[in-house]
Amino acid sequence: MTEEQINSNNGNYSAENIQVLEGLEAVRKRPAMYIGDISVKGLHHLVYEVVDNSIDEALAGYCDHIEVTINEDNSITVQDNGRGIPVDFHEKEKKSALEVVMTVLHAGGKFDKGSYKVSGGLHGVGVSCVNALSTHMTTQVFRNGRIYQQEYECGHPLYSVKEVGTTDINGTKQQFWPDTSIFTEIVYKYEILATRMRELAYLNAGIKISLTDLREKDEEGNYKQEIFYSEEGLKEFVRFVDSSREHLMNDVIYINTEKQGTPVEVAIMYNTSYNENIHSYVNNINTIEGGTHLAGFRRALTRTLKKYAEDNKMLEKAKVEIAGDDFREGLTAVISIKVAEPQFEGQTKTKLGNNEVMGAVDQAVGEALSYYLEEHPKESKLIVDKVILAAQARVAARKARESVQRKSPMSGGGMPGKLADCSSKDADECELFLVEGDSAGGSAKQGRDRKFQAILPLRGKILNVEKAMWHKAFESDEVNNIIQALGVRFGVETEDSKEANIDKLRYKKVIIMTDADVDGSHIDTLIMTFFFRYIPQIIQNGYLYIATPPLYLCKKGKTEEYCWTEQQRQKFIDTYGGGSENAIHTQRYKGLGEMNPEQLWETTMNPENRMLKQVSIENAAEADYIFSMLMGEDVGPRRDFIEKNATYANIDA
Ligand code: 0RA
Repeated sequence: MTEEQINSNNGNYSAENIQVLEGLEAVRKRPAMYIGDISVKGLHHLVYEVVDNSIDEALAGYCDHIEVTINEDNSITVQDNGRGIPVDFHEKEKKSALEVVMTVLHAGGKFDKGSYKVSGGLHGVGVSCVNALSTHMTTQVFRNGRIYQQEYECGHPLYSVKEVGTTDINGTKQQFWPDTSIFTEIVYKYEILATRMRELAYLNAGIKISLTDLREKDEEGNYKQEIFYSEEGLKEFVRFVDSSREHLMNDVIYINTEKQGTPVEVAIMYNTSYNENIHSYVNNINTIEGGTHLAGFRRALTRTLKKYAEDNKMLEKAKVEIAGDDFREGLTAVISIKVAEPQFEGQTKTKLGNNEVMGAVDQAVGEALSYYLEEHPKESKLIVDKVILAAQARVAARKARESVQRKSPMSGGGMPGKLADCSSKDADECELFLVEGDSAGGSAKQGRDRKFQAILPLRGKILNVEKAMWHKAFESDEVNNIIQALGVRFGVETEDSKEANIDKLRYKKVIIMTDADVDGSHIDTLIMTFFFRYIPQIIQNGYLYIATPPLYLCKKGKTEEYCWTEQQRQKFIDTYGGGSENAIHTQRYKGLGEMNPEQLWETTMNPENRMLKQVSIENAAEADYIFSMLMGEDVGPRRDFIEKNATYANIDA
């Protein structure tokens, strides 16, 4: 139901009421249409949707503290110290404004809050959707010295808004119990919520967001809790994202201004790596496909740096033509803008389309950057020298690529000799297995279904691209084999572009298959790093997977069972174990090579039985930080992360 329908439906209370119910029923019938999906993402999206309303209140200047709590029973409470949702009688809807907000789709935006609505989750569906998808929801408003309350079941009010007490605070408190019959995943993950709350705190300086998990206590009996607060906003965000890299200079180039009515905030750092990492946001939404704001930023960066270098006669000795990409090697930046009526385009609706924004960002960045360069000659020289180095490396990369394409040991059709291709040419059904080691590769070749499964064995650890210049990657056999087998091309748009083109992608499932041990996990990470930095579209489109070979084969007499977890193994032992001599009948598979081709097919490759883990990027800035941390020089943070997240480190210890 659209807002227009609600508005034109003057006065007819009962008819209107029915329509409202239909609106929420629609959400329950097709939840994915409103919140993206009904698994992990959708479940957590409910929290974001509620928090976004409080963020809006904060951006309007009336709230500076938001408390998010995961309760013991896995319900969520969000409380803010804003003005409180209005509770007065809504003339058009003939009910309390609070009830309208909670039960009418998209009703939130109808209030004039004295500032444009800049927040709103990607789907921006409003709190009524959360209500519709919750078996129970309780809303309390602290306002005018009173506490008002209403409760709902699946979006339907249980009673009219009532007063339940007095108070000396202001704000809104929401508690909801997600409907476990709708969601396929029903347990909240602390880390997922923490990542988004941390991001929101950086994006909205001055707002304190606390996250408490009442399901978990530490040794001292304290609940797990973090408080996210950023005084300096993006300036701190960019430092966090870049904290594992070696900086070219210490300064953060920081811009916080408004151009043509568009608030523009940008933070820039240069590091000694060879990657470009730009994270862009519109109204707190991560625009992973970029758009006009990103285009404006790049244009200003290229133009301003080029002009500075030329004016100071710094390019003459370089002897190479500088291209746009060269200015962004080793650049980490976060761009956050607010747009009153954003137009989102692209496959995942995360590409900003508003044309007027390009000029605003271009102007803001151009002015601030040229000022910075003039004021900081020492830092400016470091940047320009790095740009020249990037240009020279880029020319070397092109030569390496060309020579690979000429001399490479390709079999017919330009494919690497080690690739055992499948017979189908339909990318939609084709799968490429990247397999650790030649011996496992051999088993996989024998065990596979050759119609749609192709095998590319990789020798040991592939190059750590996090630390390597681009031309080194193109000189590596393993990297080249992957690129060739996939049919991915670089330098299509412009000859020297680092952007991968996947128009001719030959497989829409790329499956990393490595041993179930620490080394295997390391190889998984190296390969994921390669895709994340070089061909991120493969991850963004959901084409990258990790195979999960079993950890154990349990045997008792003629009974054989594969087990993927310690619990499954224990269950087998409990069921069949008997005497103590029988209990040790489990075999720990460490290498894929220990399975014969039939076993490998049955457990790990056969689409009927196998379990694949799809690689996705929940949060690009966090992923950027984690990859650089895992692959970087600093041992401390890496050890902490592995201790917290490792699967095999514990089993094998
Ligand atoms: C509309 C108008 C006013 C406040 C809000 C909405 C509001 C909504 C939410 C949702 C979560 N927390 C919130 N806090 C405030 C202001 C009305 C007024 O006092 O003039």
